[in-house]
Amino acid sequence: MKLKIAIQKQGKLAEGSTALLKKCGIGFSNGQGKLRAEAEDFPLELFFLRDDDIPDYVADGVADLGIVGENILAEDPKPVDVVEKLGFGRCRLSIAVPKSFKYSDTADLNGLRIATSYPRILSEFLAARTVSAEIHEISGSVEIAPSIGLADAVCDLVSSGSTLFSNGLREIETVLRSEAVLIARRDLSAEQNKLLEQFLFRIRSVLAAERNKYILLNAPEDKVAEIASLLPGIKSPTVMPLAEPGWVSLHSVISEHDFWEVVENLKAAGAEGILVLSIDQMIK
Ligand code: PRT
Ligand code: ZN
Repeated sequence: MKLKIAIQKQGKLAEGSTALLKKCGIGFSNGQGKLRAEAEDFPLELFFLRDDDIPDYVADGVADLGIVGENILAEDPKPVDVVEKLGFGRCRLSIAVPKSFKYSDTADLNGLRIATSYPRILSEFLAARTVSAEIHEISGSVEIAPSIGLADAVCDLVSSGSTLFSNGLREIETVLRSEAVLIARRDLSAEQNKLLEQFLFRIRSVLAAERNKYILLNAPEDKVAEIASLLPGIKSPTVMPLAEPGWVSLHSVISEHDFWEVVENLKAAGAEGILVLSIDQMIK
């Protein structure tokens, strides 16, 4: 019994997908041009595919699982379950116009020709705002459409924004936010579901670890109560005596989210020698 997972062969999600599996302790060799691989430490078989094909392979049962951007599913929904958001491949689908275009709100999009590879998502966005624009579906290099006179605006995926910038375009509306997700076939057997649970347990431990940091600091004993109240760890912090009388070391886990704020408050409360470490896995 094995699970079959489809991941992107090459492109923006390929590295993140491989890295996630490796952090889950699942090793495999994916040499040049390989379309399949067997995982070494987990009953998993890998297929390396184009991202657009992954939802179909999962819906058809050729693969049991897949890793794909939410944008692909939103544009072309398939009967698959989204099991987990994976925290990488983050991007947004945005409308952009030439820098010189005067834009104040979506009404200004009326009558424009907008080039996109995401006609469905864009037409829903425009319809919800009663904007009537002409959608030009093109499959790639959307960002050059305005400069060659093919369109007045574009609706394309953006991450850093540098592609839009270097093509003289300015982002004006966010249509959709997306990240990589794990999808699953709807009719997994009980045995396959059990394997999926094991796989998910590993993924969730990796994701939790990535969202948290391990923090160690020194503090005078009389400040422990105040400092401990600033550390919203898993439970209460570990407190250990230092060789120097009157001083202790505190260990805890803090979320990456409010990390800098917590560190500043700790310093202000008298913490010294603060060390922050990455966590490999966090089992809840
Ligand atoms: O060959 P295959 O069909 O598998 O790949 P593809 O070329 O269709 O897709 P690919 O590898 O470009 O993207 C795969 C998935 O990665 C997308 O479906 C998104 O879910 C996600 N993703 C995350 C992105 C980006 N970030 C991204 N920046 N997909 C595309 N881009 C493009 C963007 O459109 C722009 O043209 O990358 C370019 C650079 O972006 P900036 O803003 O960083 O300059
Ligand atoms: Zn693609």
